[in-house]
Amino acid sequence: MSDLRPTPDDKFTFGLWTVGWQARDPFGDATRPPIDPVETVHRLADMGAYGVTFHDDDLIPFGSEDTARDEHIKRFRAALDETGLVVPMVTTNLFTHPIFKDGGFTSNDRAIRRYALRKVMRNIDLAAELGASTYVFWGGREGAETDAAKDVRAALDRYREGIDLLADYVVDRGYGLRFALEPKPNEPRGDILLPTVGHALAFIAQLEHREMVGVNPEVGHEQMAGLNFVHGISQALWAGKLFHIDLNGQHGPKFDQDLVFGHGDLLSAFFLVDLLENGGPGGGPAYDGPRHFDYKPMRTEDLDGVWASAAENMRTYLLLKQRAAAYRADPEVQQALITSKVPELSVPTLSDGETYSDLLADTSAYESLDVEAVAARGYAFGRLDQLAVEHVMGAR
Ligand SMILES: [Mn+2]
Repeated sequence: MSDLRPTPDDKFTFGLWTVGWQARDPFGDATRPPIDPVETVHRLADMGAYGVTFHDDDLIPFGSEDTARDEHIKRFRAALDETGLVVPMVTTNLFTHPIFKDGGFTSNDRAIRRYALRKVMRNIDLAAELGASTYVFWGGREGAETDAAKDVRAALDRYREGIDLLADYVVDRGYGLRFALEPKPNEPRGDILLPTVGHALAFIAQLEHREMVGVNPEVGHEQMAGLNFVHGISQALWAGKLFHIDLNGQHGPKFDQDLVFGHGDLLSAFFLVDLLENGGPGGGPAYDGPRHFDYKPMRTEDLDGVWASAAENMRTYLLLKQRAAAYRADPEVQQALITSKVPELSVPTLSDGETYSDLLADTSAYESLDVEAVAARGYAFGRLDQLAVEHVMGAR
């Protein structure tokens, strides 16, 4: 099917660290060779991707001299220019080097916090130079294994101090960057600060430049915590804070699997794509940013499997987009939505101009309401769910 061929208009993006993962895990060595970022740019462009993202250390090995750093950036830029791939998002590695073993912004060691801020500022300059619009913060090492080790209120003060300072820096330099915080409940730390979308949104409300800070939720991270990703994304959209999104697959609460998008809770992936593509005003897209895949090709795969899995992310997204469109266009679905009173939830509970006094005076709302009869009404939500399942399975 021709419309399953990704094009840059689909805004699919990948991190260098995704296809580039050499598949080292806590129990085993790398199973694949490194991939040159220049090759990744060309491969992704050939597959129809829109952009590429990176942590500083994905592009420029940690500790590189300035001349080597410039050379890495020059080669990468040349590949971008040749292919037309863009860099919509950049982020910092504050987790691999042992200096960050107790975190970056919230390390108990003040010297490390100062070093972390400098590392981020340097990479923010590069992000702005490459035209990125979003800067992501995933604080994977910001956390603890024991409650004895971390004064969490002080850690949140330092987290806020760090984000506020970096926001000041971006504003003063005139960079057109917004920040997106990426929640995760655990791994690598036993417990990570800002573990869910909800925690991150509450933290953002305490920031000095809260208008330029949103979230970058990842499918697997919320599902590791047993949470409903579609609900999390809905609340981020409701708050005007969905600045970026990380798509992948996960089988429930266990270690972070980073599977191909849809290769986990497929029904949740379907409703997510339906929300992103059809959940906006008038049934259009609710989110127009990059569809960013933050996944890892399985450790069992060779390099051919790596590139195949990259393509599978995009194909699965486009298939779900087709399925969601068919679901929305199905007259039986439209009727079932009405039967289930789904559109009725958008009607305010009080009428225009009605007050609580009017509500108190309305005997039909309380005194004469047939409570038992109303309680007996079924919602037929099961029918809606079955229709969705049948559309996902291609049975309708
Ligand atoms: Mn992950």
